[in-house]
Amino acid sequence: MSVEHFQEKVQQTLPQERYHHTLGVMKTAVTLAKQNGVDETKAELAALLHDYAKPFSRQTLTEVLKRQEPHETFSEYGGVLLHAPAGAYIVRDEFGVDDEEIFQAIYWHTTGRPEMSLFEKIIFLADYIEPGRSFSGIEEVRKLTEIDLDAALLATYRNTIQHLVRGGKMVHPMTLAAYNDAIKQKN
Ligand code: DGI
Ligand code: FE
Ligand code: FE
Ligand code: FE
Repeated sequence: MSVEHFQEKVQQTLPQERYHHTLGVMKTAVTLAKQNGVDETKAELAALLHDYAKPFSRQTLTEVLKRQEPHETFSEYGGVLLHAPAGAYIVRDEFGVDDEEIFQAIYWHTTGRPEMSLFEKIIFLADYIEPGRSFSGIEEVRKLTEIDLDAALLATYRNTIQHLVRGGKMVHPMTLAAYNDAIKQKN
């Protein structure tokens, strides 16, 4: 279960730009793992696999997820959310990466969730701040990640929700729950 073992398959599956993003997430995840006393190799592997299902069709992702969770709600909130939970199952079942922390980190990497583990936070934030990203507010999140992961998480949720609302998009209840939890943790 090593990074080298899966890297070629991931590179072949992802469009070049998405693979480049993935390499950035891997590098950032290793740095954050080191800084926070988390297993670096495992963080690198989760990062490598986190967007594996991104190019899969909406129909395929919905089918995969519905088979595992007939009552899932992700598909009601826009197709972009599906690659995270469906990807967690695909990575587990196609690659045989049977690790609960990696599963959860991939599953929640788009919406976030209340009370994420340290490992999940690292993958979530690495995805947001990897060097190839450039949205407004990202520099603040990069700085906060150096000093306080929970503050960085809150800033990320705030940015994401603001971005979605401005764009007239729906916000998944788990994204809102994650935001509320982050506020609660602060107080
Ligand atoms: O796959 P990536 O682009 O690397 O990043 P990601 O998996 O974190 O996906 C980010 C996208 O997901 C971004 O366009 C915002 C969107 N998103 C995050 N939370 C929600 C959401 N979209 C909807 N509709 N609802 C959400 O709650
Ligand atoms: Fe993603
Ligand atoms: Fe993300
Ligand atoms: Fe990503």
